[in-house]
Amino acid sequence: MWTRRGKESGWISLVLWLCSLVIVVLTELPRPRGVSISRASLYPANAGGKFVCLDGKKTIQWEQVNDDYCDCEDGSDEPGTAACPDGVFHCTNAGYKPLNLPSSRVNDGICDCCDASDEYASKATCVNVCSELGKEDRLREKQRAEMAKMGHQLRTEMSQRGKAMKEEQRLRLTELEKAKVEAEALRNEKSTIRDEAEALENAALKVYRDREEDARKAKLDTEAMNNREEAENTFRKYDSNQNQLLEVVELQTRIVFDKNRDGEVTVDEARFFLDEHDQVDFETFVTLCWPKIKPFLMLDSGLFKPPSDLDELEKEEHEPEQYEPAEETKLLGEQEQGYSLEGSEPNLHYQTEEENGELEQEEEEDEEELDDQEQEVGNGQVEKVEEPKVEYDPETQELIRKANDARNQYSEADRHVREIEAEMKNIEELLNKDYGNDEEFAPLNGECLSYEDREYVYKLCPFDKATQQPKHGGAETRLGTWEKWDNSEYTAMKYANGATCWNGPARSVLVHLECGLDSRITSVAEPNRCEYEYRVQTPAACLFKENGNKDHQHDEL
Ligand code: MAN
Repeated sequence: MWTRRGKESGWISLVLWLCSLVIVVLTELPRPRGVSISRASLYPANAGGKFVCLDGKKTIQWEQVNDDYCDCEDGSDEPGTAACPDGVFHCTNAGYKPLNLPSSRVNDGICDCCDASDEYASKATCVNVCSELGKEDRLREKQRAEMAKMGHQLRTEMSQRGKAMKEEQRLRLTELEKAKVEAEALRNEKSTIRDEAEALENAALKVYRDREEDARKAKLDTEAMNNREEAENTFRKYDSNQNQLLEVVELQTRIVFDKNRDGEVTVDEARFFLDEHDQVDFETFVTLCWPKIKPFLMLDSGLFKPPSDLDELEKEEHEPEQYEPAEETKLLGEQEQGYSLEGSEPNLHYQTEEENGELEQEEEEDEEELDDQEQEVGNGQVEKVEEPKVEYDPETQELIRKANDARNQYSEADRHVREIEAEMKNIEELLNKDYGNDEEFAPLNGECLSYEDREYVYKLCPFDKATQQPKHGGAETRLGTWEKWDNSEYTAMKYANGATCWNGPARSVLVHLECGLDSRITSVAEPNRCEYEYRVQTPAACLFKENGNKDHQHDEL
C-alpha cells in the first residue's frame, strides 16, 4: 500500500514518464529533414505522393522534397539542404534550444546545430553536445532563478522599508502640522509683545529724537544768522564810502578779487563778484553776491585746496619764502609758483591778515565739525566715524532693553516656524516622489553610489543627482539632476539639465536598472558626447514572476 507521500511521488514519476514518452514521440514525428515539429503538418507524407509549395504556387512530386534541387520559389521544398537561397533549416537540438538557420549553412563544414544535424553530409565531424549544453543552461537558469528569487526577497524588504519610511514621514508630517499651529500661535503672541515693547521704546526715544531735531534746527538757524552777520561785516568792510551800497570801484581796491592775478582787479572781475551789477545794496549782496564771495574767501584762506596744492604746501614748509606779500595781502606758496587760476572758480590764494584771522577761526570750527562725522585715514580716504552715542536715562535704557529682548524672542519664534515649514516642505517632496509600484526604490533616496573608471569617479545619488569628478584634479561636474522615470516599468531613470558642455548640450544621464543582490553602479559609458549611460544593479529592480520568469521558452522540449 502506498503512503500519502509515496502516492504523490508515484504520480510525479508517472507524469514525468509520460512527458518523456510524449517528447520521444514528438521528436520522432516523421517529417522531412530541417522541418520543425510545429511545421511538420505542412509536409504531409501521405498527400498522394505530391507536395504543394508552401506559397501554393507549384505542386511537385514528394520525392523532389529535399532532393538538393530548388523547385519552389519560396524554397519550401528544400528545408533540409542548401539548395534554395532563402531556405530555412531547423535543428531540433533535443535537450537544448531549437534553432533556425539560413539553409546556406547546411553542410558548410561548420557545426551550427548542437545536435550536429546541419552537417549530415559534410566532412565536419560534429558531435551532439545538446545534452551538455542543456545541462549547463538549466544550471545557469536555475542560478538565475535563484538569484531572481533572492533579489525578489530583498526587493520585498526594500519595499517594506520604503513603505515604513513613507509612513513614518506621514506621521512626522502630522506632528509637524500640529507643531506649526502652536509655533505660529507663539509667534503671534511674541509679535504682540514686541509691538507693545516697541511702542513704549519709540515713545521714549521720540523725546530724544525731538530734542535732536530741535537742536539741529537751532544749529541751522544759528548758522544762517552767523552767515548773515558775516556777510554784513564783509559788506561794511568793503563799503569804504559807507553809502550802504557796494560798488565796483570799492571791490577794485581789494586785491583779493584779482582772479587772474595780474596785479589788478578789473571792472569785470569786480562785477563778477557783484553778480554783474555796478552796485548792490545789502539785501542783494546777501542773496546774490555773498554766495560767490564767501567760498572764494574761504578758498583763499586755505580752507578749500586743490589736491595738487598739497605737495606745494609741504614744500613751502621746508623752503624759505622768497616773496614778501603786499601791504594788505599775504601771498601763499601757490602764487610763488605761478599757479594760474582761470575762469569763474574762486581759486585764489590771497587773503587779508584780518580775513586770515577770522577764517582760521572758522576753519578750526569747521574741522571740529568734520571730526564729528568723518575722519581722514592714512591714504587720504575718508572714513565714517560714529556720532557720539546719546546717553539715555535709565528708564529709556530699560525700555530699549525690553524691546530688544522682545525682538529677539520674536525672531526666535519666527525662526522656529520657518524651520518647521522647511521640514514639512522636504517631507512633502519626499512623499510626492514616485519610488516604484511598491515604494521599493525609496530606501535608495538619500544614498549615493559611486563608480570609478580610469579618469573619473562617477556618482549617482538616486532621486537627486549624478556627478563626475576627475580623478587627477579638477572640479566635480554635475551630469544631471533627477528628472523622471524613463519608463513605466521602473527600469530606467533620467537625470537631466547637468552642466552644459562647451558648444554642446546640457549633460544628461540615462540610468538602466537591473536586478542584483546589492545596489551598485556596474558600468558607466558616454555613448554620445555629454550623454551618459549608467548601468545600476539593485534588488529593487528584481521583479520575480512565478511563471513568467523564463526568458527562453523551449517550443519543442
Ligand atoms: C569633460 C567630461 C567629458 C565630456 C567633456 C566634454 O571632459 O565631462 O565626459 O565629454 O567634458 O567637453
